[in-house]
Amino acid sequence: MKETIRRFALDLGVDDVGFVSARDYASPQSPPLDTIFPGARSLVVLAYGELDSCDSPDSHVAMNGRMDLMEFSRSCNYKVSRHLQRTFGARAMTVPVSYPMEMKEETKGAVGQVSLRHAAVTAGLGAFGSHNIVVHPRLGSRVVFSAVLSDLDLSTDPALEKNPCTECGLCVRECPAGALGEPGRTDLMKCIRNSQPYGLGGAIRFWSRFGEAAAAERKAMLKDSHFWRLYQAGHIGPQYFCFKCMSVCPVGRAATA
Ligand code: B12
Ligand code: SF4
Ligand code: SF4
Repeated sequence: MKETIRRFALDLGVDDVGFVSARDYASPQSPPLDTIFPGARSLVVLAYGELDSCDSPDSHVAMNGRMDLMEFSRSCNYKVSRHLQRTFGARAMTVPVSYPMEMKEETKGAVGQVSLRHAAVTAGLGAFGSHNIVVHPRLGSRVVFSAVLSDLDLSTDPALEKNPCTECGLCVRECPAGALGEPGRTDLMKCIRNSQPYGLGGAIRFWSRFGEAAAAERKAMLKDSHFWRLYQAGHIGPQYFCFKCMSVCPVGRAATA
């Protein structure tokens, strides 16, 4: 069954596929799978290589590459789910690349319903690198994941034998926010301020200031590019302005070509 599913996903254009039994999935912060999908027994984890857009000095071009990937991943998630339903009579639910996710003060809107890094590592699709994201043996750090939860009893794939991260330290040195200084922990606020300046925090700061501003200042604020970028983010969803820790990593640089 696993090989049929793997073949189906690879034929869609997914770069790699791994399996995790629900018994083996654990994340320090994300909720138990049963609270999302009572009766969930496994995850199919799908890996996608980033486009070279993530190297662009133009952050809009970089983000557009991610949006292409996210759209493709939605289609793959849906098609794999339908495959599980039609071919194996399974119940299936999808896990998105990023959003939607629970948004509340307690988690700073930074905990996914399913932790895709932990799922990917358990599925043998990679290992945590010095940047605290997953390095895939072939795709390197330029890899993004989605997943399909189902009630199929699928066994966990073997873990990677060797971590592809060489600990060269480039990602830590090049992080513009200095968010990777402490091993094993990303400084959430440092990263988020730099990588999502027009995210929730940016919007709260803008609208708080707007609420207290006089009429003339409000007019000026609405003409400022800061507001225009917030407005755009409101339409397209989260806009990442930094891909540095992924793009500088030398592992697997030839593989996505
Ligand atoms: C919220 C979120 C963020 C937040 C918060 C990140 C965070 N602290 O978890 C912010 C906005 C800061 C963020 C930033 C980025 N993100 Co983000 N993010 C997510 C999201 C939606 C949820 C993450 C989550 O649930 N975190 C809560 C728990 C799991 O986090 P935690 O317990 O603090 O996890 C820590 C431990 O695992 C620890 N750790 C370190 N080493 C080891 C080793 C072992 C063995 C273990 C068990 C744990 C461990 O490091 C983690 C981070 O501090 C996921 C998608 C998803 N649903 O999983 C994407 C995701 C993690 N993000 C991703 C990416 C690519 C990015 C960015 C590069 C931005 C960008 N341009 O895309 C940066 C990278 C930041 C970095 N170097 O850490 C990818 C990572 C892909 C990969 N190759 O691993 C994911 C998986 C999205 C995807 N679908 O692929 N992200
Ligand atoms: S996304 Fe940018 S700011 Fe965040 S950890 Fe990576 S390099 Fe640092
Ligand atoms: S840049 Fe170097 S230290 Fe960072 S993840 Fe890649 S190999 Fe590891």
